Amino acid sequence: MFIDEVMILVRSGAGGRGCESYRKRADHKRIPDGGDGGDGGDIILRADPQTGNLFALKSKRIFEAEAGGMGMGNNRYGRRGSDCIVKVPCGTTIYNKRDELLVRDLVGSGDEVIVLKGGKGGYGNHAGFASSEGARAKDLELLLSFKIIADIFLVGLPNSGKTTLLKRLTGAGVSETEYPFATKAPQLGTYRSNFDELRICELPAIYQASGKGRGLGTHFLKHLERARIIFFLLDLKTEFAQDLKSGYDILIGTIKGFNAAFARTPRFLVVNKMDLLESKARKTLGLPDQENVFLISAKTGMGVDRLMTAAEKVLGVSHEA
Ligand SMILES: Nc1nc2c(ncn2[C@@H]2O[C@H](COP(=O)(O)OP(=O)(O)OP(=O)(O)O)[C@@H](O)[C@H]2O)c(=O)[nH]1
Ligand SMILES: [Mg+2]
Repeated sequence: MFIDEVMILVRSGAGGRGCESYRKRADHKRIPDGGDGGDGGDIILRADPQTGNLFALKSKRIFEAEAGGMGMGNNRYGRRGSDCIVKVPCGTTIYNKRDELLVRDLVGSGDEVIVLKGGKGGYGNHAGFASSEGARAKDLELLLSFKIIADIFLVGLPNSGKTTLLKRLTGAGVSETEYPFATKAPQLGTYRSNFDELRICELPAIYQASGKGRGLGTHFLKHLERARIIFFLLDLKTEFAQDLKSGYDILIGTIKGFNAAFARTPRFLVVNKMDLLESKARKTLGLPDQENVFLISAKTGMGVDRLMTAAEKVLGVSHEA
């Protein structure tokens, strides 16, 4: 299951109670010797490259740090409570649920933030003061929103060949299918050229009615926020559009309708399934008037090297060995 939004409750560790205790000296005088309580554990959210999405948090929901230990006689201090570390995928944005304000964006591997400090331990009476309770545990509700970090996103009509291209480029263990809407959640793979590694992500298909919440809807388009290039995939069969031009209009219209800023991300128009066409017919395709048009066949590999060389150029991957 792929989960990219979740609400969790975190609770810091309470401070341990300070101790009131006395030892009797030989002359019968009472000397206070109660130790301080230990501090409670913190709640830490950490970006972990091994964590693929927020699914694990969805089922748990409540995360608690350990309370500090009580102080004891003979000046013994309570133990510090251990922290609770919540692992999230790289690319997770944390919001405070109450005011919806941003707490932190955790992008790089190992990035972390203390969202709640543990309660201070109470004082023991060892210094001659009265002993006290530790600070209480605190609760905080957080909204987590995960947006995939990838260089290239594949966006296209159903059955346009996104999975086939992802598989060809990355060897990802995904399988293409003959029926549409087969890919129901984003899928990732890593493309390795002689020069670099690029992360590539296929998003579920868009079609005419996606913007109205039909099919798989458009919720997952939020992942385009971190895209460096978007490949718009169309295919010669155009089962889900009248022709290439209207297919393109559906894709760009849906994306702009979701977030107009995404139209500024560099995009390549990739026309797939060219193996179905006689070479002399290619001139009459009626392609949309766009820069960066690439004719490929994800099935045979035709045109794919040229596409990726151009993508690497946009991404600033150096081709000098
Ligand atoms: N002839 C030909 N068929 C292709 C090519 N690329 C993909 N196909 C076929 O098109 C169908 C759909 O391919 P997918 O890769 O699953 O398409 P998709 O865009 O991932 O589809 P959804 O995720 O369901 O939207 C499959 O039957 C593929 O074998 C191509 O270059 N040439
Ligand atoms: Mg697919």
